[in-house]
Formats: sequence, C-alpha cells, structure tokens
Amino acid sequence: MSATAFRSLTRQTPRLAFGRSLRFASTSKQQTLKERLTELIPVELEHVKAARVEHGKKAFGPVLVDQLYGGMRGLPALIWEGSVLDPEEGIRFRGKSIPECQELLPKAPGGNEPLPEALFWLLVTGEIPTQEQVTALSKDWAARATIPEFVEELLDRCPPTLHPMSQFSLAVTALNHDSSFAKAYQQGISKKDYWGPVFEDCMDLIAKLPNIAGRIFHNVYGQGKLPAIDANKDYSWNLATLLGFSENPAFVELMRLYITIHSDHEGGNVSAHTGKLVGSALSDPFLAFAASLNGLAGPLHGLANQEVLIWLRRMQSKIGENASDEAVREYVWSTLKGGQVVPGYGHAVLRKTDPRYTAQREFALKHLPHDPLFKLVGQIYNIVPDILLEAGKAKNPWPNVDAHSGVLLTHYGLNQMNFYTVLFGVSRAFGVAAQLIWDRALGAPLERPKSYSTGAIEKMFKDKN
Ligand code: HAX
Repeated sequence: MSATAFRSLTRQTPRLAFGRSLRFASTSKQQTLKERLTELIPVELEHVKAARVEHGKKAFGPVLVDQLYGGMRGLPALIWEGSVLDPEEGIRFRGKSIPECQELLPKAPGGNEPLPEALFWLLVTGEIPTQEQVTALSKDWAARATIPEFVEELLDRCPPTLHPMSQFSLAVTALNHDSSFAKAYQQGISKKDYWGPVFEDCMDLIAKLPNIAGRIFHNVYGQGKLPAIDANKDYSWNLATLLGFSENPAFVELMRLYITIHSDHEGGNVSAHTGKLVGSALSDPFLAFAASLNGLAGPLHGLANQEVLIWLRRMQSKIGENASDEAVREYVWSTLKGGQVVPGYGHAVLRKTDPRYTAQREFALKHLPHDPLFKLVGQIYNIVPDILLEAGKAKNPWPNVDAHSGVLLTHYGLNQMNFYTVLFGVSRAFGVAAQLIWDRALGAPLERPKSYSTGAIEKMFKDKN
C-alpha cells in the first residue's frame, strides 16, 4: 500500500466505523446493555472473521526504523472500533463528533450536556440509547456503587501527601479482590464466555469510581461524612455530590460534558493502550484499568491538566493578572528555554486545535465568560502556537484537552489541582472498559510486538546493502 493510500485510509476510518454500526438491527427500547451486546457479539465476530479472510494477508502501510525509535508514532498496530482520531478533525466516538454527541445523546431532565451513561452505551454498541436505557444504566451503576470496606480502609490509611492518582490506582487494583472474571477463570470458564464476567467487572468498575474518587477527595482535602449515592440521580450528579458540588447545577453539567469528552481517544494513547495490553494477559478489568491509571498519571498524558493550572498560576504570580501579551510571550519563552514543555499544547496525533478544547471553551463562553483565568487561557491561545512554531520543534502547536479543563474546574471552586487527573481517570474508565469487553468478546490475543536491538537493525540493513 502506498503512503498516500495509507493516509487516505486512516482518514476514512471514522466513516467506516459509523457505517458499520448501522448494519446492526436497531435496539428495542427495553433491552439492557448486556442483552443488546449478546445480540451484537456474534454479528461482529462474523464481521471480523470476514475482514481477516479478505484482508488478513495484505500489507498495511510502511514501517520505518524511525518509528521503532520514535515511540511507535503512527505505526498501525491496534484495532478499536469505539473511537477514531483524525489528525485534522479530532475525535469521533463511533463515527460521531463531539457536537453530534452533544446533540444526539440523551440528557438529564433540564440538562443540555450528554449523559456519560449514553456515551458508554454508544461506545459499546455503536448505537444511540433511549432515555429509558440510559436511566436503567444510571440505576444499575448506582446499585453497584458501594466499595468494599477494606478498600475504604486502605484509602483512609493513605497519607494525604500520597498523590491522589496513586491512591486511585491502589484502590482500583484492590477491587480485583471481587473480580467476577478472575473467579470465573479459576473455575475454568470457556474462552468464548470470557466477555460475560468481564462485562460485569467493567460495570462494577465504572460504578465504584465515584465513591473511590469522593473518598480520596474527602480524605485529602476535607472532612465530614461522605454522602450516599442517590439511585434516582445520574452518574455525574452523584460524582459531583461526592465532591461536595451537588448544589451547583452548572458544575453537574460540567461533569457530564467532562466525562463524555475525556472517555476515549482511540486505542493508541498511553492509558487506552495500557489497559488493552494488560487486559490481553487476561488480567481482570480492575488490574488492567489500574495500569491505565498509572499511565494517565504521567505529565505528558493525563497529568497535563494539573500541570496546566500550576503553570498558569505560576505565570500569574510572576507577571501578575491582566498581564500584557508581551509579558505572557516572555513567560512562555522562559518555559521553553528552561527545557520544559508548555503544558496543554501539542499532541502525538492531532494537528489542529483539539475539539475537546473547543467544547470546553464553548461551555466557558456560556457559563463563565468573564472569568479572569478563562480570559488568560484565551490570551495564551493567541500567543503560544506562534511561539511553538517559531521554536520549531513541536509538530502540533495547538492546544489539547488539558489546556482548558482546569480553568473550568477551578471556576466552580475545585481548586485542588492534583485531584484533576482523578476526574480524567473516572472518565477514561468508560473507554478502557468498552475496549476490554470487546477484546474478550472477539478473543483478542495476548499482545506481544517484536523488539530489536540497534545492532540487529544495523546488521539487517548491512546485509541488504
Ligand atoms: N512544549 C514544548 N515542546 C513541545 C511541546 C510543547 N507543548 N510539544 C511538543 N514539543 C517538543 C517535544 O518535546 C519534542 O521535543 P524533542 O525533539 O526535544 O524531544 C518535539 O517538540 C517534537 O514533539 P512532537 O512530535 O510534536 O510531539 P510528541 O508526539 O513527541 O509528544 C506530547 C506529544 C503531547 C507529549 C507533547 O506535545 C507535549 O509534551 N505536550 C505538553 C504536555 C501535554 O500537554 N500533554 C497532554 C497531551 C494530551 C493528552 O494526552 N492528554 O491526556
């Protein structure tokens, strides 16, 4: 396949995924997610089988030695139907852009943002759920939300100085104690049935995250009794309540948008790929997702949302609020000259402004247009790209999702910056879980790419010359 044909194929993929989802007969209003999956899995198994018979032996794009050294950037290596990232256009979830999801996915009564429950249904099935199905999912997750007492104690014993992401990963790992899949595997479950207990684990995992996040938040930053989950409210309302923000409907709406847009970013990013990789060893979803969280906790990935706020605050304390463009420019250059990255800018795949940034900007324009920090973020947007271009290294000078999220959270009083990545983690569970369910349903094998030594590469090409 030529490089041009390869590029055009990767561009088309979002539409292919969308078209494929339409092949399935439409869902009945009353069906649960598991019932719908039971119908979809045999269809998809046949689809994948046919694709492999037809295309399995075809070459798929060139592999350059530079890609082996360069973090596998652009290397076609994974299959994931849930979302596809186009470098110019950004993310599509099962073929749908963020504005399309905002328009089409069911909302809470009186709300304008999509419910993450609906996004999960979309990621798993490729279909838009009914309002009834979304409500049933909220109730199902509320019913599964309690965390074991020993996990509560584990969190309570963590020193508040332990980073919230480490506490989060610790608690999720410990949930493996009650894994349905690990139990079923010990009892000799057949390979074709793996997805059933993995589905149950994934549902439990997502359901328990608000209680884990809430407990970490209370232990590290506050006191008082944690409120109970309300089975008549949606997932985001419960999460916001556990963080102490139930009184603020705009914050609840922000949580709905936040969890929706951070959920998935195709299969190759560090957290999504780590979850898939660890899951391929048949580690249960709790172990696999804890590994994802450890990847998300890196400053080049999810921790960037914390880093952005720290960087903005430092900038404000150095050059003051309402600083001139010239002072901001100087500060950005001093970051680069200090050998640091400008957090919230650049991306390994995207080459335009991240639509997740744009969605958050639109939320800010609607709810907090006069917030001074929001104004600073807008000012920086007009300054940083030119500087990164002039510096000449970054392939993408535009902002990513993390450039905006902290400003929204801090506006509503969630100032605890080192908690921000926990919220990203709650959301990322939706994408990783959807992927784990399908990987086990389709019998995805153990991942095991080949590594080479530099000596072997030199010898390979010496022999060929
Ligand atoms: N500031 C300064 N330098 C940057 C830069 C930035 N924002 N973005 C890229 N560069 C530099 C890279 O560090 C690299 O330098 P070296 O050649 O010295 O190693 C060079 O430009 C080429 O990098 P690239 O090919 O453009 O980008 P990568 O695919 O290697 O990296 C990153 C992508 C997102 C890691 C990078 O843009 C970055 O470090 N950005 C800042 C951190 C950040 O915002 N991360 C969040 C990304 C989104 C995400 O995953 N959210 O969870």
